[in-house]
Amino acid sequence: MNFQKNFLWGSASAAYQIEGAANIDGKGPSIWDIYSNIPGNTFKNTTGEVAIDFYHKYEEDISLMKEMGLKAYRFSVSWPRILPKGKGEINPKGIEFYHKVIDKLIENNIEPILTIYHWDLPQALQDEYGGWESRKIIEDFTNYCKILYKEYGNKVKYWVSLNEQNIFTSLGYLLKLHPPKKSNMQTFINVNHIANLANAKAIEEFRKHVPNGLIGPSFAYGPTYAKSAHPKDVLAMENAQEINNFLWLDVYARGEYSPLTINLLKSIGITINFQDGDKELLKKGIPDFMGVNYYSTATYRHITRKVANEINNQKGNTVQSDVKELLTDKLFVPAKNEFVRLTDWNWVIDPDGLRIALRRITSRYNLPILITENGLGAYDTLEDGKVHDDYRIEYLKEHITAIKDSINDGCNVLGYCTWSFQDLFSWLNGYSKRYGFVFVDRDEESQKELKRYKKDSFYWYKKIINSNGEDL
Ligand code: BGP
Repeated sequence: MNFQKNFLWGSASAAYQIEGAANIDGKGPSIWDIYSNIPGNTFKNTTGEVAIDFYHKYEEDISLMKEMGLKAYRFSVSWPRILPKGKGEINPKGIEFYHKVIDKLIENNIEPILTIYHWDLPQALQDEYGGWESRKIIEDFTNYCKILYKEYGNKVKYWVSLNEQNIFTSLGYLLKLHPPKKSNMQTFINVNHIANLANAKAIEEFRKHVPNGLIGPSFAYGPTYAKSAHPKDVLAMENAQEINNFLWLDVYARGEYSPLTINLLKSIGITINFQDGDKELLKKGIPDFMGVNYYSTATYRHITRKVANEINNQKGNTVQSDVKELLTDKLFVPAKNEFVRLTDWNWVIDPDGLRIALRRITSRYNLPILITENGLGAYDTLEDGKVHDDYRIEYLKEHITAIKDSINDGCNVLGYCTWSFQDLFSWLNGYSKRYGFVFVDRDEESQKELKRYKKDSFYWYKKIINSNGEDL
């Protein structure tokens, strides 16, 4: 079997990582504007204040997409650009900007995939009631969604509700790596439950306003492996699967938490804060597809089975968590997998893991899947206007092959969005960790002229799209 005829060969981005124009045309501050401006929070104190200036350069970037033959472009809308205070007054310039982007994409036969929330919460809501820590956010988020549905619902078919809820909740409330930089397991689970409710409500409203559209969350899926066939390691792996994966996937796809997840949490003293009506609401949030952001797999062992030489051979610089002990360590412990390679930032490279991810979702939920992110972060060198990124080509080729195999296995994959089209701002790794097909000439020290250069991978992906994945 091959890729379906209308397979969405795409690429992805997020507002804060590309737009820049942080204080322009009525945009309000987001939690990331504030957070990245506090020294020590990001790599070399980099911010997305200018980013790659997509706000002013979107036409140039979209012409490059057209030249490549890109079929889909995933971007996010900045909530505080639409609603500077998170609620209340709408910013017409913000509304207009995304109309222009969407129209330009459509004009060039590129399917827009709109992410509603990619982490840039309006700071005003953080200040007023603690953002995701309060149930008040459900109403504000729903109102924001409704504005987008009414504005763009007749132009945009594919929608992503929350990007990587598992990452923004765990990094924000457990690992102290994202705003608001807290570390408390119970708060994390509370915040996550509120985000589940907001997600479900957004999907419930979507059905009313965009009846012909398709919507799903984007989940950062790291399938779990056992360190060995020792039954205790397998149980640890299954525990990790409950806490790291099913805690989200089951709620999205089935509208309920797995009983095992609930009990495991209980065993470490954590409860899910249910209120009247929550269970019913979660059932209304079943998506049309599961969005998957895939970068790596994770291996686990039982706490009593000590294994020497655990993960660490990192070259790439990043901001690290100072949280040393997690409650979940009692249930599973991360272990090194000697069968996989690592990127310079210590991320596992495992194309088979993508096939495993797609198969596990299909087997457990039987939902269509949209791969909303996948790519290689690497140091690139610009020489005579060229970037020879054969390592990126190899990475993408292996992952596309894995998708093809999973389609043959019986998975229904709607599309593949690489991360990313252009080089962009990495939340914790500045500008030198590059993912794009298009090199953007800026670094941590200087934004230079933000000139765009096509990398070797640009021409390669163009060929893949043109042959619908045949010419791998
Ligand atoms: C995902 C995010 C993206 C992007 C990507 C790469 O978690 O959804 O926004 O940043 O990871 O991550 P990084 O920039 O840390 O390498």
